[in-house]
Amino acid sequence: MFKRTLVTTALPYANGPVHIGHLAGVYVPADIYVRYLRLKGRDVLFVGGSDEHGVPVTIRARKEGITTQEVVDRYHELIKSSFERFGISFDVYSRTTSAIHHKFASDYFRKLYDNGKFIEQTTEQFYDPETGHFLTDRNIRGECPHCHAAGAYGDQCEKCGSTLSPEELINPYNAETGNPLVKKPTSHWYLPLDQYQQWLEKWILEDHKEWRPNVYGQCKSWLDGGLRPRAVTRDLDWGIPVPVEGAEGKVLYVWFDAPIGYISNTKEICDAQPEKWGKWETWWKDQDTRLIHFIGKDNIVFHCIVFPAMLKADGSYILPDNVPSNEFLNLEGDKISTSRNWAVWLNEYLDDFPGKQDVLRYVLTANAPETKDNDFTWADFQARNNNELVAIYGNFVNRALVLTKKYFEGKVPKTSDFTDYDRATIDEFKNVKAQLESLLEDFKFREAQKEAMNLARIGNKYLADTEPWKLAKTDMERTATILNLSLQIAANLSIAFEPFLPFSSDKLRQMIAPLSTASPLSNSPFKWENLGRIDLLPEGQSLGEVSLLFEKIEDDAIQAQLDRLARIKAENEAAAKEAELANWKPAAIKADTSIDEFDKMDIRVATVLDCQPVKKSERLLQFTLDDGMGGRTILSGIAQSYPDPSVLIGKQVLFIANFPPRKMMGIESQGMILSAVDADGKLVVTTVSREVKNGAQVG
Ligand code: B3M
Ligand code: ZN
Repeated sequence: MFKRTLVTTALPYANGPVHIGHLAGVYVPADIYVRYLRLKGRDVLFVGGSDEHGVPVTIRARKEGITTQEVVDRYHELIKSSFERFGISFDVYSRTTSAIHHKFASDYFRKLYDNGKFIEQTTEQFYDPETGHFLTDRNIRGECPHCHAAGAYGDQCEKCGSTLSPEELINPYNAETGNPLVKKPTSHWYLPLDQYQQWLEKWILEDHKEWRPNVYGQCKSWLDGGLRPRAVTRDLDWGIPVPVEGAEGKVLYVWFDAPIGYISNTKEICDAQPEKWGKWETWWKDQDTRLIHFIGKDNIVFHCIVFPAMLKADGSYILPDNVPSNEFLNLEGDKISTSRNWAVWLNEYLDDFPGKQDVLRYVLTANAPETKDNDFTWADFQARNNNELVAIYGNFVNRALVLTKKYFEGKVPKTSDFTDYDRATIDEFKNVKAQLESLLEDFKFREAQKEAMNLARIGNKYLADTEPWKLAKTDMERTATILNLSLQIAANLSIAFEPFLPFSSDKLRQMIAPLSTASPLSNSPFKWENLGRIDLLPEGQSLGEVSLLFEKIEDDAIQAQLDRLARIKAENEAAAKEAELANWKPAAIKADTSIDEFDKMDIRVATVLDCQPVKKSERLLQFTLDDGMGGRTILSGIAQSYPDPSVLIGKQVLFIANFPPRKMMGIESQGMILSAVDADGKLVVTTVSREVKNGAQVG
């Protein structure tokens, strides 16, 4: 058994606020786990921090027209304070621009460099001769080799979705300056992952079969594909300078320095409070420490393959024992996206729903994407609050407390003999501790929270079945027993829910045991070990103020959120449309034809006498034409482009006169009206530039 647990969470890029996807995937599960261990009195250190290097922060700076330092300062503070308000209980939350981290990561690189752990390779990379910069994939744009859309990125074409490398782009240019690029040789240091292949295969595929299937599976497919050396330096001016002579203008690759942030942040807190946390080396170099990384699924390869290889290359570190990783959370059926603003931002949630941290924690865990992608909807958020937190947990606690106030002057009443029904109820939750433990130890937080809620259901049902408010008229002794047991169940709930809903557990403890001040909780009656006991509250103990544990969320609060999302969706659609129009190019010219072929078409002019939508058809307009030859009817599938078809009446249009007649929707169409297709897909009927005789031929 391990002596201590070190829990890390992926370091969010300081290029924007955190959103519910981050929370559900990483921070809420990690916080549940850490709070559980603390409640058990275990030695645990919870490490987080902001990832302040890499291209994402520099892109954000350009977008907002401020310096990169200003970007990371702004978002680091915002992220840090939002986590605090939300109750993510980090022991340390620092940042990768800290002096401690810069030195630590730099020394880490230098040690591997001195020990010959890297290989140096020179490759040709895209370079902007005017700015004197090498460019990363995201900063290179050009024509897509597949769909020929303009402005495809060096790693992906957003138009056709193909994955690209910058080499494939036609006429690559600097996304920022528009300058054309040239290839220039540059040398970098690589971690030869191929040399760690066998060792990783044994360590993961044989020794860690217990990892979640999604994590194990991704590792296996990387390993099966064969590992290759990976560059750990970049040509950039934002980052930690490569500590090697002659490496001016080069920095450590963000994925090299960021995971080292877990270690340097540990060092920061240990150096600051050695009496509390001891030496950082104990957390990172002692085999009795259990290291757990909580991450999202897009970070698996870095935490299971690259970082372990870096730790192994150094040789003095422990390795992660588990890497629980979640799938993605969607929002109202759509992928969460920072750039499209399609997210529920934590800081905004905290402002919009003050005091309701636990509601979001509850919903994100109830819906956690543990095994597959999941969807967050505001309707579900409201339903889970109103039907579960309020109607079950809150209702039970409130009734137990209010009845005790009413009949027993707010003091825990005395129990007498239990009935069979009491004993059956107690039996129902005597295993709750063991059940919760096995689920929590297995990182099955969603199931675990369900078990906790089940305990509230048991309590709620017990009160509903025993009806102490009726018994109080005839049998005070029995009423006392029922309320005592109910209060004991409430005390159990405060323990069971502490890892999940810490604010509510705290509030509940204030109500049932206002004078219990023991800290930490693992030294109090509300420690984990006491879960399942029915003697947590001594007879005669006074209750505190009673207030509602949860409040109903009304429709208008939900509607406001849905309105906001609808607004964003409309903005995104307008922007996409605009981008599409800006990128529009005429279609390629068709294969050669001849005057003879063209001559076969009999194109004529006619005046539109009437133009009406065809009943029951969304597509068709019915034209009544004066074609100079007795008139004809033509159906044309352009209704979507003409909401008011009467604008066409009186116009002289062109039509093909020698198509054989065709019946549609019971009407015979005698030809085809000629239209141009505009960039937005709208059809525009062609007309003549001055009046001609109806029936005149076009050629
Ligand atoms: N900042 C990527 C991300 O936010 C990255 C994680 C670093 S963990 C060492 O997905
Ligand atoms: Zn494309």
